[in-house]
Amino acid sequence: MAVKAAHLEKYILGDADMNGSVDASDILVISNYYIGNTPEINETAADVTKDGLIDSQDITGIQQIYLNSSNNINRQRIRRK
Ligand SMILES: [Ca+2]
Repeated sequence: MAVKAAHLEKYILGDADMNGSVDASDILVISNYYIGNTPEINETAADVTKDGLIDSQDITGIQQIYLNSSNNINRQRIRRK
């Protein structure tokens, strides 16, 4: 597992695009990376499973982090008529 020193600085796990929060843009950027494009990502933050690889499990992991955080903030009850 090659981790560059710059990647050992402070980061939020899942914040692949380093904009300070885990949101839909991180899912987009890691998906892009996974299919072979080369967006600027923080590989350490993107590797949420911490196995040294960026793969589909990390995409799922970031989705989980994002969905959990948005559930906590925006949780609303749906009213049925
Ligand atoms: Ca982000």
